[in-house]
Amino acid sequence: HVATTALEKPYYVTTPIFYVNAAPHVGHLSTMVLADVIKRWQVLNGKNALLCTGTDEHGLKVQQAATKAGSEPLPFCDKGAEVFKNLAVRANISNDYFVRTTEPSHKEAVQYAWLLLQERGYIYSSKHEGWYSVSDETYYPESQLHLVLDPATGRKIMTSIETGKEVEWTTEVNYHFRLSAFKDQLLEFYAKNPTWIVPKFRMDEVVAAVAAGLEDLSISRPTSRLTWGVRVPDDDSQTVYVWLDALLNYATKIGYPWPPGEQMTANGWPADCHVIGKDITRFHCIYWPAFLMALSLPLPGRILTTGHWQLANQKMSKSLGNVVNPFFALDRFGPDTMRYYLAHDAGISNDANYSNYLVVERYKKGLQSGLGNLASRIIKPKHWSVRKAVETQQDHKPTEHRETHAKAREHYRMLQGISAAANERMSRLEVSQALKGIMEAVFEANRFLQGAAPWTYVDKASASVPERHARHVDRTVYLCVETLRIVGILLQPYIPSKAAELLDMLGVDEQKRSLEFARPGMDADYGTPKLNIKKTVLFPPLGIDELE
Ligand code: ME8
Repeated sequence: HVATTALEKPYYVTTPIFYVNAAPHVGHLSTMVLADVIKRWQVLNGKNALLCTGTDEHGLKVQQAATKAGSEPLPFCDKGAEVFKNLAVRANISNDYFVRTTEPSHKEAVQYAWLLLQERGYIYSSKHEGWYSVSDETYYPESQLHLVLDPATGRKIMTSIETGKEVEWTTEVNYHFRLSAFKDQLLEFYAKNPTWIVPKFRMDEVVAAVAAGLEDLSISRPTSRLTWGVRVPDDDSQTVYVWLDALLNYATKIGYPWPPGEQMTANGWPADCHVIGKDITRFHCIYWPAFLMALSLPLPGRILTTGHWQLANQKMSKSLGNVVNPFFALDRFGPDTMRYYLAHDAGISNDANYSNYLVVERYKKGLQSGLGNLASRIIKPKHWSVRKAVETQQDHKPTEHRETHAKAREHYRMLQGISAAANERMSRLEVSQALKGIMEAVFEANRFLQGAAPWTYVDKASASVPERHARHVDRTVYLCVETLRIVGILLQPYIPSKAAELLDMLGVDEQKRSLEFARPGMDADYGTPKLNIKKTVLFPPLGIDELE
């Protein structure tokens, strides 16, 4: 017998690829952060995981933006892509790939997919008339439009009810994809995978939309109108529709078209999770699975759709200009603070209002007086030995203080459950709830510590703990330091730098920072004298006096 090892498929997460027509804002950063936390959680869990982000560089919207900037499209895109790449670096996003749709390998793969769709009879050419929105890069049926007065010009214009973007009547000959042929197959797939789209109500909306009927989809535009894109194979007069081009990035970046065999799985396909904003649900949840079905490719595992960040109750948007510059925010508050705030407060079902004031509030409450305070009170070997506390408490003997003992037991039980609870939430892609559950343990530990007050048992003269109080103090320190170690492990996906700093302070071995160690008693080998006590201020004041 030849032993064959089953090939492990990496967990594969993606963000949308962002249009390079304008600079990124906090909404883009937020999407990157959510996807990164999801990826890093898998790594924490011992899995091999991949994250892909990147830029969407073709289409009329980008072409027009380049012209407006007085630039040729490619150098314009080069600059734009660089900015998004830097954003990922600045925010400590652990992306393995950064895809650009102008890459030759991507363009070739798009043409390959086109030819396959054509060969299989899913593409036909016909005249298309309809309302096209350049800003949204899509046609809208008349039922989704209304006439409004343009405040800038006083003209009556047709706009999308959903996005408010102007549409123009467009008549052209182009290629169509037989989307309508996939109605039953899509409905069957949704029925078999009821949790495919998170949250559930967006799944219901998609099912209802497909059940109501699908029209075929225009998937090319005349090159005379749109030059900036992938040319349709064997027909230079047509350019591939930017959304067909863009969606394929998720597969092309990891090697599509794969040679027959295990390559596809080894490279990570199908994606386990696409993180997207709710604005692009239709493209990812209807068109994309239909394209994949037509190409006989396996479908992604999950689609996490998020709400939008707003400023003053309006969607933060590049075209509106009501945006928060993510680079300023990262400079001002630091990457971990921003990651913490965005993961904590990003709306999934609902939109959320962005507020600098709330960033500072979260920092103060969760990180500074929550986690930082617990750390600075405990990591003080002048009064007690964390090592000894860890060693002597492995046996769970009760302390002599009855009331503290009951509380200690309660706290211990809570500590036993937090990693499983967080893992369970993450398996449902509940990034924020998982974080809140972890932080609850920190708040709880501070309350416990306040009640047990070990410092009152420190002998002032000798600055050490007399023998008769030692067990009580050890027990208290043990539970708090275990809380720190466990939440330190669990917070790594959220605030990677600060969590590493905390675990370094506690002297936790690099090899013992994965999920399996995030239960009490799983590590008997940290603490004094490995403590790194020179730097006990994990979360210094932000140094911001006034906020607008
Ligand atoms: O749609 N709040 O690109 P895009 C939260 N290129 N997230 C926001 C946001 C906000 N206010 N604004 C944008 C595109 N986003 C296409 C995608 S994918 C094959 C092609 C995030 O630059 C959100 O994730 O308009 C949204 O889906 C994405 O940025 C859209 O970025």
